[in-house]
Amino acid sequence: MPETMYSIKMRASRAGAHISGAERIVPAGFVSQISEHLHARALGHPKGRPDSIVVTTTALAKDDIIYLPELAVSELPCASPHQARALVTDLLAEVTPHSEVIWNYLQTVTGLRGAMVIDSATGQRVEPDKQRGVRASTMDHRSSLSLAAATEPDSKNYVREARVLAAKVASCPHVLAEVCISDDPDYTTGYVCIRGRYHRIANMKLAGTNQGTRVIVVSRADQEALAEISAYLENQAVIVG
Ligand code: WAQ
Ligand code: MG
Repeated sequence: MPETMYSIKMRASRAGAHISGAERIVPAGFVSQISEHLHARALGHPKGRPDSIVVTTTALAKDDIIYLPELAVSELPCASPHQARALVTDLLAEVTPHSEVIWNYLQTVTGLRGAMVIDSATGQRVEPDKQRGVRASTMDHRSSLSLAAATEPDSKNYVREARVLAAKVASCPHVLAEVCISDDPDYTTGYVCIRGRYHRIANMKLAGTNQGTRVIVVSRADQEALAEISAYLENQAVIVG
């Protein structure tokens, strides 16, 4: 019988302010080792020493996990944010007439923990909590299941984490596209994920700014659809790769 899988989520804070967070989905036999790594990651974070580290470990029923393949990836050459604007709006125009409005959100909204959700038909933000956005969670890359990945230094792997998130978002009901710009000042490569393809775009923003955000474009924005989207993104267990 295959081992029970566990979702392990860590969040670290000091005086109530968020310092770091990370999560994995691993078989029972890895739980203690991974918890140790997540604690080490929290304690070693450059933002400082946490006074609280909360690690939550939850068993997943076997049928509760969705396994997804890696997304197809295209690298789009791009020399400047100006060029990125044309690439992003052209891609988004396949699913919404409001691609310029969306570019504007990407340039002006920052500091959310989650993603904006935008109705393709109206170009309006429709997520229930505009300060927070909708957060995708309960996901991991399949390589977590191998000992090598479990023991690698747990520094942030932008590309792998982004592709796990993008694959989960792309598989969510009612989702047409996702656009991401990192809020890390030195990370200027972003992406558009649309029609099952991850379009990686260099120089999506200028280095040195912490402007960064995510947009999820959806085909339905009624209460039922929005509840379905939030529930899937937050709680559906997904393993990619
Ligand atoms: N769910 C929803 N939105 C999120 C989540 C999440 N789990 N995590 C972050 N965001 C939103 C939030 O608004 C952040 O400010 C924004 O995304 C950017 O997050 O192939 O590092 O973690 O090289 O800064 C892209 C990699 C890296 C591209 C993206 O995003 C590539 C990155 P960050
Ligand atoms: Mg960041």
